[in-house]
Amino acid sequence: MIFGRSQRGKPPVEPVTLKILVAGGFGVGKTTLVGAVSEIRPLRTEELLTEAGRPLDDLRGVEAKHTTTVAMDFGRITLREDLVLYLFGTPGQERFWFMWDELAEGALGAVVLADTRRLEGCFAAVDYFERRSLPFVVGVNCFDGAPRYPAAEVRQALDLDPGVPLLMCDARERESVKEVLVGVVEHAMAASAARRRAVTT
Ligand SMILES: Nc1nc2c(ncn2[C@@H]2O[C@H](COP(=O)(O)OP(=O)(O)OP(=O)(O)O)[C@@H](O)[C@H]2O)c(=O)[nH]1
Ligand SMILES: [Mg+2]
Repeated sequence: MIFGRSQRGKPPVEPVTLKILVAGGFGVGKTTLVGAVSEIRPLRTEELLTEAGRPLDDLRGVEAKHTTTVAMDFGRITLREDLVLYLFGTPGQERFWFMWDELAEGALGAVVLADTRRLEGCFAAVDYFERRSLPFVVGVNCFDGAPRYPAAEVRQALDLDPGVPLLMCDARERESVKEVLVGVVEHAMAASAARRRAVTT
């Protein structure tokens, strides 16, 4: 039997793979976010928080936290059959920030997670991506019991450019995290299209 053109199997789709950073201050839920959506067992580099670190580690709001990321989190999510994201979670504590440059290499965009009880924790991440012109979205991780603020108020407190998306999320919920990740990809794609237009006109 001869197979006609219409019966021809679809060529296998080679997915586009993109690298996304997940950054933000100490204990905002970066490791939780990567773990909530990763379809592979996430690689984690957690170490126990110790008494020695107590003066440096701000545990307000996350008193139950026993470990901290010392190098990175790594996970993978297939957003569509032709689009795979590799997620790299950064360490939140200032003493490990020297690793950010290496983690940021080749990234398309970033999520800056924020906790409204300790908003100042994410200022450095916002500065970092602004300075490098790496597209980012802010995800406000709505912890139970944390006060809720209107998006406009959080935007103002972070002094965000009008074009930077800000989304409310729950880092423990897969669907909520997916929305944030779709937001980064769309924002980064739009930013790169705008850059291309600026070059060609
Ligand atoms: N209630 C609530 N708890 C959360 C949420 N996200 C994270 N947590 C908890 O908050 C704590 C901090 O989460 P992590 O994911 O370790 O935070 P992190 O940003 O990776 O922390 P570092 O790597 O140490 O900077 C953990 O005890 C989580 O179980 C959330 O959305 N709601
Ligand atoms: Mg972590």
